[in-house]
Amino acid sequence: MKKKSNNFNLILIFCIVFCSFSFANNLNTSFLDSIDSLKKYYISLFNIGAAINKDIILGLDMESKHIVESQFNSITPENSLKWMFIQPSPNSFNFKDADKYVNIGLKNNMHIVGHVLVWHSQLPDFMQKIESKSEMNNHFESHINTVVSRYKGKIDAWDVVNEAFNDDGSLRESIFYNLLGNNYIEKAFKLAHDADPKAYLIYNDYNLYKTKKRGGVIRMVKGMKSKGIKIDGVGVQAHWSLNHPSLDEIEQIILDISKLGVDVLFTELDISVLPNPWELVGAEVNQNFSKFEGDPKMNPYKEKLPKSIQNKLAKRYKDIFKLFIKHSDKISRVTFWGVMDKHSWLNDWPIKGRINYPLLFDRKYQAKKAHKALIELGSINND
Ligand code: 9MR
Repeated sequence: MKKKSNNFNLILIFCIVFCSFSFANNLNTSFLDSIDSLKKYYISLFNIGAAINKDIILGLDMESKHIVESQFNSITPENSLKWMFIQPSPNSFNFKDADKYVNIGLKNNMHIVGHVLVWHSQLPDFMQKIESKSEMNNHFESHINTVVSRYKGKIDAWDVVNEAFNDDGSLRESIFYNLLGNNYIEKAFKLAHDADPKAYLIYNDYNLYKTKKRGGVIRMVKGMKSKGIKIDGVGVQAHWSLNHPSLDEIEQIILDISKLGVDVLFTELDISVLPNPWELVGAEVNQNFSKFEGDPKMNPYKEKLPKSIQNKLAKRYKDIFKLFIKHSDKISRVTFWGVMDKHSWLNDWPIKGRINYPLLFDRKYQAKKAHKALIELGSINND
């Protein structure tokens, strides 16, 4: 008798767990099906993508996953391929999440981006403690070779090096620069190319509207091209705001980079609507604005975004996309840095705990006016 009731309890527990699991996986995402798709209008011009976070990759945010699969033809992992997650300790690789990420792209026949091989940020502790050139060199070579080889023929494009320049056009004194010298960038591209000769290789950075910084990147691309080192594109991060940079400045980036004979990619597009401390622009993650935390002036739209700002955001996106369409022969991809507002990194940067609205989908997964504006623009262009 006792045994029977134990079995009954087990069956009950199983049913509860199974039912809640099925419920979580069968969330009603049908409301998303009625939203017109960006890729329908833009795929003929350039790849159109989104960065996806761990929750999307693991299937814990099915609404966002549904949006990604229906709206975009390209994905970038927001964090899951970064060094600290892929190789947390020396020569011990963890590809669990990255494999799942790649499988989403393969299943949906998407253009899959690898982000990022070499970046001074989000490095594991052991990398930050390396002091000798030869040790750094060994890890540098083995990391690039192992990661690129694993996804050979699957990951289409790599952000090979990220944020290697200062705003004045000089090279950032990162751990890679300090230990390997200034040709570490070329070396990274050569290693990536050797590991997957067909992969599309990108140099990625922010603040490229600043002429001095852009100048540094241009000199680097010219140098690499003159030596026959493969580089296919320059990624412009595009963490912008409602007024900065100007459309003229954005157009100048497109013109200057495309002149080098490489593609222009807008790899991390989002538009902050919040006040900018010290008129800060770009994405230097090391700046500290903690003194503004909790300051209501810096977080003015806590409840909701006023209609006037919603309209400004839509117009800003539309103006930017008009420029992208005008120069679509020079642009190979436009990727939004995230899917919906609630999960954007801009809620916590440069000031923690704010409510920002930088993307095309709101906190309830509804398409915002900015999305409608881009659909409208795309459909006129497709007529
Ligand atoms: O969006 C990413 C955020 O979740 C991480 O906490 C952050 C860590 O620095 O990195 C963010 O993504 C960055 C990207 O990898 C490189 N360009 C700047 C992006 C925003 O910081």
